[in-house]
Amino acid sequence: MDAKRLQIIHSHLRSGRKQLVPENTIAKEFRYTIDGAGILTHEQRRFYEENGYLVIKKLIPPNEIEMYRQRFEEISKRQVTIPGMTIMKDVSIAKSEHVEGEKAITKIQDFYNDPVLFSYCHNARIHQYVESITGSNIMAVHSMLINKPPDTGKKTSRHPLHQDLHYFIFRPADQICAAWTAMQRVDRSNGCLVVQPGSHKAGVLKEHGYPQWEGGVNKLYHGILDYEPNAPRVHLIMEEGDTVFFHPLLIHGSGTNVSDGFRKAISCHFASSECHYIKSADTSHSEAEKEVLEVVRRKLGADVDVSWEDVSRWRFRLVKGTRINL
Ligand SMILES: O=C(O)CCC(=O)C(=O)O
Repeated sequence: MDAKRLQIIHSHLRSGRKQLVPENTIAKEFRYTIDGAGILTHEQRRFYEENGYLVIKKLIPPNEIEMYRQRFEEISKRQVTIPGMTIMKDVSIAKSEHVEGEKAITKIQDFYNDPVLFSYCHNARIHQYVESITGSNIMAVHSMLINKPPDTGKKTSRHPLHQDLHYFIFRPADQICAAWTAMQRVDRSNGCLVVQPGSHKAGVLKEHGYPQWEGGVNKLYHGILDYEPNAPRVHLIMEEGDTVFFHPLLIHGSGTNVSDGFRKAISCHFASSECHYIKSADTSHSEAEKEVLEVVRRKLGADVDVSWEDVSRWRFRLVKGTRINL
């Protein structure tokens, strides 16, 4: 502390008046959550700031979970087709003989055109929490229902440690937040989420790529190339309806599903509509960009000339407030 500031403090103490600290020296208590927005309590804000995630118990009621489960079944049985949605298969199952229905699907992504599944992204109970992080103008930028299959023995049901920001070409990262809801009990036996608490605070998007796993890796399951194997990890044991909110730089993944059932979760990433796009060429995003555009061209035609930003603008949906930049 410099001499001038010490002098000011001493003179205030001597005069018995309340200490006055120049405004620009007041350290802000919170960086990742917004004062006066949403319903996070002081304690919850502190936990999120410190750890980069926060679990809210029983946020989504059983009837809503059941509605998502039934819709997933209809989609897997091809009783409904949703435009724009991507259906993904586990690498070890996709290579084996023909498998029907739920058993073939590990994840469905981008269900913004399905009113049933997308009602999760419109859920006001979720927005109340998200708003503390994004502010009141909220876009849904990515949606998924993950159906982690029982592992075939090749450990391909694992999701490598990664940071979700790798898949987003807009900033600031602090105004992006994932919501991930367990559709059943999830624990280490069926491959719950695992997080490295506090890893968001380094403020760094690490380099990602496919891990060198013997049994193969699922499409677009990029992992951090130089992750710290000894960094403390927490396994998030959650019950049906429990929801975890987390920062896009939080290092996380999920384990092998050694149970004999599928492990289901529904998730949406939210961002402030005030976020702005960045140029992916200047960042480590180019691998993700290449693969995202490959998927789009497979659907729309190989010669379609679109950028990742175009695809983002077209997929993102406003779920609360006003659409500004995204
Ligand atoms: O649900 C999981 O197993 C992991 C989900 C995840 O981290 C992701 O898709 O980014």
